[in-house]
Amino acid sequence: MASQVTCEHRLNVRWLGCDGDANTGKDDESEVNVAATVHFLTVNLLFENYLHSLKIQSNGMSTYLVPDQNTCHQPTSITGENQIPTEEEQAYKKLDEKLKSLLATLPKDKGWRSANIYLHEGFWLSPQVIKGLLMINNYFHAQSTDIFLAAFMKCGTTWLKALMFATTNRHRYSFSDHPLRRNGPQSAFPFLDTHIFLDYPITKFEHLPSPRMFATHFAHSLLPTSMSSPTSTCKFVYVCRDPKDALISKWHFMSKLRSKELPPLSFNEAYELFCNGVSEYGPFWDHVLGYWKASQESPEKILFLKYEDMKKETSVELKKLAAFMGMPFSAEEEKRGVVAEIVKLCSFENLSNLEVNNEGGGAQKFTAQVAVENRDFFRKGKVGDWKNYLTEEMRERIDSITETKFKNSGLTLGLTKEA
Ligand code: PAP
Repeated sequence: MASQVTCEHRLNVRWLGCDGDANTGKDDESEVNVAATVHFLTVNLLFENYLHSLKIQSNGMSTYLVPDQNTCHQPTSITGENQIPTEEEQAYKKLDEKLKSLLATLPKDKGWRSANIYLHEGFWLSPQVIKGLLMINNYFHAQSTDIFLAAFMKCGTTWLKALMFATTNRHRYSFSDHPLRRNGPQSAFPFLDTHIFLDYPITKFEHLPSPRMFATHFAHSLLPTSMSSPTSTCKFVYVCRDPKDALISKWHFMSKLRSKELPPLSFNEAYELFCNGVSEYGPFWDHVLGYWKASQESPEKILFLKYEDMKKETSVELKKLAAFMGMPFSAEEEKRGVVAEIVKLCSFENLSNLEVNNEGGGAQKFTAQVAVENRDFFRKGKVGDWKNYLTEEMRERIDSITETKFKNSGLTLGLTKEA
């Protein structure tokens, strides 16, 4: 059975079944969030076997850029013509069953976007990303030249994606006609946590040229050893941010994505959950500490950056980043203004004003059910916006958690030079 809907306005499609995720009730029946003003959006609902797959086709629904082809990769959904290899299907079904039984054993609490999140190996995760994690651990093979951009939510992924893509591909594109201008940073490279299952049954990322780049929000301890072991040569760029700003940013972002069936999450409630570590990919402090310690042990493998340092001295941090990725800027490039061009191209002011990052500009597909408008990744892009939200008592509580958690680690948050 297949049905097709074409419309020009906000489209709210009730999800009728399970997309292959564990069927955990309400969590997986979340509303399909589709970009508000994506024009001529066509949605095909394709029902096959037990799997209900939603295929969204739209000019603005990009996933990630394929540099050599200069196009965006569109996930291949299951269709009549696109038969699944039986072996892969079997493996996928097994994983699905594993996820269902795993979720039944895990402690759960309130989610910020969906009804519940689950505590898995010390971190709070949504069922969708637990599925992604199982798939990464079972099927993803890091290549020696891979570069992973890791961060807790709302700490600078969008910015770093743009900087890393522009730096790596600086010989490929001119700055005046750059794919980032047309497609935006979200499309720069895949968000591994969920893109791993956008192509059914598994995305193989075969189209990506070396060095492949991926973004992830997963904690260091959750990743497979092919990625995290100090003996594997793939690299990590980690960016952290003052937790107070990350909290404010996350609350705004998740409130926009929150299922309309759930009551809104008040700021005070979000604050309380955050302080208790209960937020998607949290606890924040354990996330940061995991990468910090790993970066201390293997500085050649993990570059640890801070959003605040990047805001203050973007060129300095960018040069550090390029050198770490094995592509340092030459003196001649600096003289030609390449560093300054990249900083300008990737600035909040430039990116947030691009057509693709404005209303109706486009969206990203994260799971079969969730698409996020590009413009939602840009809000203020400032350091210290928390001052507009937190009372002195609230600030003190977060700062004292940070102090206690980071004691003796050698890590301080905020500007490195002021520390
Ligand atoms: P994600 O976790 O959903 O991937 P992420 O990109 O890490 O989000 O964080 C978004 C934050 O970075 C937003 O912060 P704010 O809510 O405090 O404003 C966003 O505005 C900010 N941001 C996005 N792009 C840039 C940029 N080019 N320069 C500086 N900040 C940016």
